[in-house]
Amino acid sequence: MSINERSKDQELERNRSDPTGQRMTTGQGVPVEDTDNSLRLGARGPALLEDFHLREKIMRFDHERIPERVVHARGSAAHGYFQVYESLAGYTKAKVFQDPSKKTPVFVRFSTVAGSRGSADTVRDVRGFAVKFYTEEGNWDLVGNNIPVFFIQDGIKFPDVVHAAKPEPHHEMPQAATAHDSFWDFVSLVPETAHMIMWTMSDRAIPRSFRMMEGFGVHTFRLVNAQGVSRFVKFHWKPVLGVHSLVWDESQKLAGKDPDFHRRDLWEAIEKGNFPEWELGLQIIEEKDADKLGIELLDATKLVPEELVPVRRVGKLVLNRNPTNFFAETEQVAFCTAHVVPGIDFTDDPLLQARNFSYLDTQLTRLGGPNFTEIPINRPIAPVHNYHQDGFHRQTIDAGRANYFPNSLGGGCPFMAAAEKGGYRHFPEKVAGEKVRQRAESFQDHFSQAGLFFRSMSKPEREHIILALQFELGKVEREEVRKRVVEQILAKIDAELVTEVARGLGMDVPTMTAVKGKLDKSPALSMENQKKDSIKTRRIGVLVGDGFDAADLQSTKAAIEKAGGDLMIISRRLGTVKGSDGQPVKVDKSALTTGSFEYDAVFVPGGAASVSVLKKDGDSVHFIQEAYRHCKAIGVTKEAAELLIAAGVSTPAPGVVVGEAGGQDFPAKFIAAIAQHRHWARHDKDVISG
Ligand code: HDE
Repeated sequence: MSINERSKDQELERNRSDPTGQRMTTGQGVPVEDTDNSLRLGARGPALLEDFHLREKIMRFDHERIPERVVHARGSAAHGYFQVYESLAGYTKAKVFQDPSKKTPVFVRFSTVAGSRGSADTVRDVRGFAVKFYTEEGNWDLVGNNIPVFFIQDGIKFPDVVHAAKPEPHHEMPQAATAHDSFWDFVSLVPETAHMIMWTMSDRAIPRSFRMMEGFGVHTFRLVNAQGVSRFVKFHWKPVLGVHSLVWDESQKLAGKDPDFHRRDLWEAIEKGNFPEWELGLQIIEEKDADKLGIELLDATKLVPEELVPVRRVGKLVLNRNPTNFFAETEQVAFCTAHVVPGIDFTDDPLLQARNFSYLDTQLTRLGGPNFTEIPINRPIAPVHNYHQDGFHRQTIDAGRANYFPNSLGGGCPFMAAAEKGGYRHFPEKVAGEKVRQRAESFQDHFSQAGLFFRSMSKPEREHIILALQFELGKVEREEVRKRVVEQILAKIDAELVTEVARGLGMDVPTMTAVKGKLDKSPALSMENQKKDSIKTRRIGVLVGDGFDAADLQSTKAAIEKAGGDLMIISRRLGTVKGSDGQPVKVDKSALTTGSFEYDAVFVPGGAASVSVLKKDGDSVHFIQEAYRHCKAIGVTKEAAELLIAAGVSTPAPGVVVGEAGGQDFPAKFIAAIAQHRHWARHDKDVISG
């Protein structure tokens, strides 16, 4: 069968319903005369049981909720496609990787892990990055995260780590946060969490947007080619816009001012045609080389440094369409690690093995039975024929009498396909052993990569990890839990880390017992080493009052928009502000409804009248101060330099660009400063920690 980018969209069309120009009906299609008044005995009398419309309307409302996901409840998704750059037939027979001219439809859901469905987007947490490929030989789900490792090594510990991270059972607090006793108690007692803790305390756990984070398959999978040769593979998603994060103070403020910050960002980017893109990267490891790496590939608390095995970029993922209906698509989509296609196979990673059971199982409760695969967003484009039948909400109407195999009544159909004819054949891995509840010796190193990660960070990144730990452990009430984390976990990771965290918590610095691996640093792990050459889709807040210099705004706006940035006009009140040329300009946001944390940079045009108002306005002064403290680019022209003085910002300062808007170099310098994302040289710990 042949598919293209639109195949899934077209297939969903048969379930879409458009009410334009239509009569309202009951669920039975009977036209409704009045939906505002129930049928009563007399205008002031009791409601009548025979009012089928009242009963149906209330009954449908009463049952609108389904259980939220037990983890990853809060999420946002979009449609798009995947396209491979060149055939990977040498590595895998998966159809999705054969033909560079083919676009395979995908549905991608991003999520936080710990919070409920209505929790804020910008909390400190891992982000889910789940991709459903609707391939011509069935659905392949790559259910990943934005962090390449995990808290635990064996799926049997998953209920424990999730219980510990979620709100505590007696009072259900705190929401969407790990800054509480039970989580850190678990960490202190389970050293295999050490590496993941370094990532979740880093800025990776507070991404600037879904569009600017990496994705990882986490486990080692297998690619199998048509000759049956298997190689190990680690999957990576590399965002085209680079990897960027918020700072903790911003995350917390955003959680209050715009809890939908990431959801809105994704939705708006797609609506504006700024389609988010990632490149798929593969780390391929020959089976014979696996032992030489010295890294247990079946241990999901370990990564393979890119310096040891380079990431080869093999294709592109583009998200170009928002869902039509949140519930029908984003909420009802069901991912499962066991959804693989020929050419992609599992390894014996004990976390992956448990996931293969869990994702299938959890849908029974969440989506109400085994027919969830027939829900429009979940059903494959590939034809489905089997001997499954019945169950709640069955959609398919199976024809014929043969609901068993083998059969002669149905001519033996549906029939089995040999591997050569597309049938999925599991890789015939040789295994032998005794049944034991044990972990191999190779799973015992919990600290070397935690230290590798910490040492690979830039100075500001290390400071952020230290402050995050001080914050989280500072919220822990039991002193012995704090002590155990510091002494039993942090002391085994890195001297600077444990010294600074202990100091911040007012504790004695314990004796270091750090365990180092062979590799001292992996520069690829630091976000600071990612490319920073574009301001595409960056939001620049513009502070103005009446009388702002219209020419200043025009020239800067033109330059920024040309570079792909987006300007938002912020003023005291909604409506319009008048420029020096007497022309009104529409205000996008009133100072009351926004804050500097919603922008990547701030620009203040000149104009004496405008600047003298801004100088006296507490919100505007605070806007500048906050943008400065969060190390963002600030651009001011002419009289607007006075606003810097009012805000206590002394120049020159890194990332603060003062100049003539129409002048030769102002726009270019300002754009270069925005592209840097942050100017950590003005980094001040106490301020950043909020
Ligand atoms: Fe999940 N995880 N997980 N997980 N996970 C779920 O499945 C589970 C793990 C991930 O947008 C659940 O449909 C176990 C690692 C994402 O719908 C559940 C273990 C990674 C999503 C489940 C893990 C993930 C989930 C809840 C340890 C990164 C959201 C609802 C063995 C590679 C998918 C659902 C979406 C969701 C189980 C560990 C990623 C309960 C048992 C490691 C992105 O089945």
